[in-house]
Amino acid sequence: MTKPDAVPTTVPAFPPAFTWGVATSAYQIEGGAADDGRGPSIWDTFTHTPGKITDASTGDVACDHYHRYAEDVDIIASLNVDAYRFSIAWPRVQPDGSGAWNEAGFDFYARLLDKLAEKDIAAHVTLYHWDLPQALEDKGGWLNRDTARHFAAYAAEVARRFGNRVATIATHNEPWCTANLGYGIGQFAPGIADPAAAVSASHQLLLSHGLAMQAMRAQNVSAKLGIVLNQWTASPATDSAADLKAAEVEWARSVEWFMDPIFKGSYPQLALDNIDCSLLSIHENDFNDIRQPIDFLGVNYYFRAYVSTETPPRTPPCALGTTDMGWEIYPQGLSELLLKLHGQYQLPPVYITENGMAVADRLEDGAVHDQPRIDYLKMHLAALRQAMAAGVDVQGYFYWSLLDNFEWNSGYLRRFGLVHVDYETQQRTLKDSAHWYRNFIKEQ
Ligand code: IFM
Repeated sequence: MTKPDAVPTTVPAFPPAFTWGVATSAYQIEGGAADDGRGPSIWDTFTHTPGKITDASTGDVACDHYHRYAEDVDIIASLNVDAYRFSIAWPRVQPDGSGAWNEAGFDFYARLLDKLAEKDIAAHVTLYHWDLPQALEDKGGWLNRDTARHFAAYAAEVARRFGNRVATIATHNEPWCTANLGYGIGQFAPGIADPAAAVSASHQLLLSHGLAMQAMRAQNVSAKLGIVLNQWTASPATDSAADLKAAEVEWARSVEWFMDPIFKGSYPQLALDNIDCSLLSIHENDFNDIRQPIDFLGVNYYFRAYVSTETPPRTPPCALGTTDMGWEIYPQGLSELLLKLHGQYQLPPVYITENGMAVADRLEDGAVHDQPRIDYLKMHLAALRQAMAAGVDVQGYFYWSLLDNFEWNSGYLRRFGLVHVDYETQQRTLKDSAHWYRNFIKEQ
């Protein structure tokens, strides 16, 4: 495979039916945290706890999308995209995560869907992008199997109301992050730092995915149903036996751990042998529940894992530099990942549901000249096209993110958007990358 190790001057054409989109998530953009009956989520609690977020910010207002969604959909439409990926805030539509529905919360998403339909933009919905109702966390959150059952009830209700109005519904976004960053190291809400808890949480997350798939299928909806996983290949830093083995373990722990239960109905033995399973409780029918056919797989790709067993560990070469997150820019990893998944699993159609770059953007004279983001896009789209040419059925690409937004524990310090947001005035400004993406899509 040729490596896109330089910025391509032109990106190969994509099939006419390919879906082009932009992505966001509820807590990162909506704001309106206390509006119209929304209940508190674990991210409200976490961000209001001193010391958790680098710039001490919260998502209370964020991009104020809750009030500005119409303007934002106009911006989305101006980009020539076909599709918009967003998440529903569970605590907005069911404040306690069980029991009563909040009609005002559902009304917001109904208005958003109306506006998207008016602009002929397909809606791709995620049910869980990390904002668990706090009331469920108070009962153990993803360490409690009941949360999986509550999630399935929430999924069924969303499917019942919106399942014939949206193109896709994904159960989870990046359950790896929920489990490992939220319960394993405490960098994300709910802030628990216990590796054994992370393993347990991942099982309940997978179970909730399977139960939700079944509950949504029972609604007979037209939406395609699936899940979104963040994934990476694992490159050994050297040819040493230790590094080679560690890279295999990394692949098993992060990718196969979520793929195998869904596609094969088991956990990978190599992962089981290398993690703390002391809190993992698998009930008799769990794998039957989890192993449900999915209509699509969402893949979020940002970087590869560079695996070194030396002390201190070797760092990746970063031949193409790093993003403002400090992540290695490694576009060929996207094609390598897709081809590896394609070789290992019977994949359904794939969407690249997230890919994008944080840049230290500066708004100057009403413009943001973010050439690094344009280069990043070109290189990743070229790598994606390579994987498609080699046989991977990829049906769409969603840039992360539409807007600069609340980047979790980094607060507002990292900007991923095609559209710059001035958080003082809520002024939106299309960056050069937005203009590039719009023109690129137009040429397809
Ligand atoms: O902002 C996040 C998003 O919420 C999930 N995927 C990774 C993005 C960048 O860190």
